[in-house]
Amino acid sequence: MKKSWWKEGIVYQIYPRSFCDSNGDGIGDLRGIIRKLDYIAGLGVDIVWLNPVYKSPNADNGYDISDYFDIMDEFGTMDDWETLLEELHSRGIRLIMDLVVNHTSDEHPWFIESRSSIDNPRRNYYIWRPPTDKHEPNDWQSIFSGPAWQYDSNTGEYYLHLFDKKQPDLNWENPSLRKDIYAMMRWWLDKGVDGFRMDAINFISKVPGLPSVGSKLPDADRSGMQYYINGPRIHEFLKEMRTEVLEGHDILTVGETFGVSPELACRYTGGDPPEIDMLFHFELMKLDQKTSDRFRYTPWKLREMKEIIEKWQHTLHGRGWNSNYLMNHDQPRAVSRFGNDGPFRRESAKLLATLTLTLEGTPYIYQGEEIGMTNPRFESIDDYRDVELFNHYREQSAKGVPDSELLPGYHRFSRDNARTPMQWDGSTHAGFSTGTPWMKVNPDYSEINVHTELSRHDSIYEYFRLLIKLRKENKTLVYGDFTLLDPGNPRSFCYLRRDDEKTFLVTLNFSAKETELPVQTGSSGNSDNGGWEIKLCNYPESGKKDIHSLLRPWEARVYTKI
Ligand code: ISL
Ligand code: CA
Repeated sequence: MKKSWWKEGIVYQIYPRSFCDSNGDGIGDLRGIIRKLDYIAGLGVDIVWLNPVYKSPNADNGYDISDYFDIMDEFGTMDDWETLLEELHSRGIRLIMDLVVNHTSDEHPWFIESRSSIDNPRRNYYIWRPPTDKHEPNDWQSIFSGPAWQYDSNTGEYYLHLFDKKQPDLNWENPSLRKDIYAMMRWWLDKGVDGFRMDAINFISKVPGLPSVGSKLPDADRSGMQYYINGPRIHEFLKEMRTEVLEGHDILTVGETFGVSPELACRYTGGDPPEIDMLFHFELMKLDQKTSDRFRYTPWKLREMKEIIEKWQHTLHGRGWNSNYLMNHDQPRAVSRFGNDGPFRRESAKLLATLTLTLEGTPYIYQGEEIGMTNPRFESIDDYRDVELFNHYREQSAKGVPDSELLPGYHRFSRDNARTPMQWDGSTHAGFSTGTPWMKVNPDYSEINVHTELSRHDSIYEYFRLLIKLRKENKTLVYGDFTLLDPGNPRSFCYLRRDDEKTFLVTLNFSAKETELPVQTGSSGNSDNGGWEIKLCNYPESGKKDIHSLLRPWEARVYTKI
C-alpha cells in the first residue's frame, strides 16, 4: 500500500463562524482562528479543514458562494487568510479548503447574468427548464424541503436547486463552466492550499433529461436522488479535474459523498492516481435516521455500527482509503448521539475518540469534540439559525404540525447542534465573543469549556493528544488490517489492528454496564496478562498495573501485544 502524509495525518475541522470572534461582532473570524493556533497545534493534528470562508450572502453559512476569489467580510480579508496559512504552515500544519462547486449563490455574477435572459452566454452555467403543464419541470424534491425548482418570472423558466433556492445548481454538462471551475481551483493551489474538501461532489452529474420519479416509487425514494447521486458522468468529471487541476500537486482531496457504497468508494479512491483520495460516507450517520424524514429518530444497535465499520474497513483495505468521522458541522454532537452526555460524558467522549483514532483511514476531529461538547436543547425555534431547519419548519407548520412535535426532532438532529459557539471558558458567552454571538452558546458552557478542561490532568483534550501521539508513533494503527472480535456482543466493540510488526487490541464498552472482554488480557493481581500490554485507557488509574478482565462503563482501552 502506498504511504502518504494524508493517510498518516489527522484533520481538525473548523467551522469559522463559531470558533472564535476576534472583534466582538458576534461572528467567529480568521483572526480568531489565528489566536487559537497553538491550542490546535497542541493536539498534535497535522491538517486543518476550514468550512467555506468565501464571499457569501450566508443563506447557508458560506455554502452559497458569491465570489470564489475573495473572503467573506465577516471573516476578514485575504490578508488575514494569508496570515492564517503562513501561521499554520510555520507550525507544520496543512490547510484544506472547502470546495463548493455543485452550486453557487444566486447572488454570484454568473447567476445574475444567467437569469438575465435566455440567450445570455452564461445561461447554460445553470440548469434551466421551461415549465411542464405550468408546473415544475420534474418532481424532484430539494434536500432542504419543497420542490427542487424555483420559477423565475423574468424568463418564464425554472432553475434547479438541490439545496436552498438561494443555491442554484451549476450545469457541469457545460465545458465552459468546468473550465472556469478548474481555473479557480488552480488559483487557490497557486496560493498554497494543501487540498480540498469537495462539497456534495457526487451530485454534480445529473441524468440527462432530468426524469421525474413518478408516483410508482415508495415515499423514501421520491427525492429524485437516484437521478443525480453518482450520476452518469461523475467519474469522467473527476478524472478531468485530476488532469486539468490536481496532477502534479501533492495535496489531499476528500469528497463529501452521500449515497456511496464501499465498492463504489473503491472506484472513487482506489485508482492510481485516485479520482479523489478519500471520501465521507454517510452510513453511520444513517444509523439512527433510517426514514426519509431528516428529523425522525430510529433506534439503532451497536451491532449495526460494528457491521458498517467492519464492512468499510475490510472492503477498502488495500483497495481505497477510508476517512473516519463521527460528526461534523452537519451532524449532532457525537457524544450526545453515540455516547452518553449525562453521567459518562467524559468517558464516552474519550471512547468515541478512541474509535475514530484507531481505525484504518484518515481521522477527522470536529471543533469541540476534544472537550466533549454536547447538543444544546433550545426551547424556542427562534434560537435556531439553520436554513435547513427553517425550511422544514415552514413546511411542517403550514401543514399544522405544532412546535411541540417538531422540537424533539430538532433537538436531536438539527445541524445547529454542532454550530453553537466554541466554549473557551466560563465567562459570558463562553469566551467566544465579547459581543452577542450569532447563535446562543450552549448553556452548559460554565461546566464544559476549554479552560476548565485544560486545568484537569485527565482532560478529554489530553486524552485526544495521547491518542494522536500513539497513532503517530505506530503506523500499524494507520495502515494495519482490521479484525472485529465478538461481533454479536451487544455492548462491547472490540477489534485488532495488525501488520507484520505489531498487533493492537482496542476494547470499547458502549454501555453504562460492566462488560466482559472477549480476549484474555489478565485480571487484577494476575501476572498472566495474555501477552497484552495496555497503552491507553480512559479511566484515571490508567490501568497500567491493574488490568481488569471487565470493562467498566464506557471504558476504552488500547493494548499492544508484547
Ligand atoms: O443528501 C443529504 C442527505 O439527504 C445530505 O446529507 C447532503 O449530502 C448534505 O446536506 C450536503 O452537505 C453539504 O452541502 C450543503 C451544506 O449545507 C452542508 O453544510 C454541506 O456539508 C450545501 O452546500
Ligand atoms: Ca468577528
